[in-house]
Amino acid sequence: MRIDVVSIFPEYLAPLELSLIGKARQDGLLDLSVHDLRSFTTDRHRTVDDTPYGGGAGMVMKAEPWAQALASVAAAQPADAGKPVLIVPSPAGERFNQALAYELAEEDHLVFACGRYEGIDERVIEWAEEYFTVRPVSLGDYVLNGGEVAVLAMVEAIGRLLPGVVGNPESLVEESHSDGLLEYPVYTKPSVWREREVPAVLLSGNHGKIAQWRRHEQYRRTAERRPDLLEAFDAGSLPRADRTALADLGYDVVDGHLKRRPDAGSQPAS
Ligand code: 6GU
Repeated sequence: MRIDVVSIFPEYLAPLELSLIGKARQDGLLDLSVHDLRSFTTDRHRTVDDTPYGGGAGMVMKAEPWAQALASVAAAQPADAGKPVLIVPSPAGERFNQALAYELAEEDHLVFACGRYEGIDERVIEWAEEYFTVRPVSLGDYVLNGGEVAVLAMVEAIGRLLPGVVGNPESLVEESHSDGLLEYPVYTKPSVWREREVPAVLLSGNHGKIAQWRRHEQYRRTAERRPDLLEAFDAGSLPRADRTALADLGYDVVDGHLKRRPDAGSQPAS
């Protein structure tokens, strides 16, 4: 996969040289370049922003430096390939999640346009549709000062899904969100630590029991912390033991989906 990131703070992306993603780049699994937006300006002051039409606080990023930068990275695309995907990090975008990470990990070429200030002149986004599949994407309902930190998060989430990047691909299967639920709690040695014991079932050697306990812990955690995920979960073909565990947490299967019983207590049973 090829990734281009355009930013006025290329140094902000330095962590992409470290750890798993840095290794993937060294191993040739990920071809990632960071570009300084200011190098696409033509004025003496290397201006990238100006005041907003219509008034209001803050500054808006000018269209022309962005068009020059994006045309430059789009030109690096082989002519026979499809359009690259242009990801515009923005609190006004669609929500980034594991499903979108998997979808984007299938692409040949991603371009990230890091806006700062109040955002980028909207005409650039319209213009870019000719050369890119444009996707404004948000990490969540809070405001960052610019797209750079969001790009660090998204490139890590996408990059670790590329073939060969994570050493043991099994570790991608059993993790939070891979199956629409939060992950179960984990423990390592010693079996007793400061008088706290590891749940006995994990020391039993009974793999069926362990798998069932972990599954039920996933339901318990998800009910407590992310009930929205449980209600979106596909519960169409759950084993009887799972439905019983969920009923104990106050959830019944209705039309293939989990519905919280109105009479269930405000705290799920523990
Ligand atoms: Cl993706 N960008 C910015 N600038 N702020 C955000 C965000 C993204 N996601 C949440 N807040």
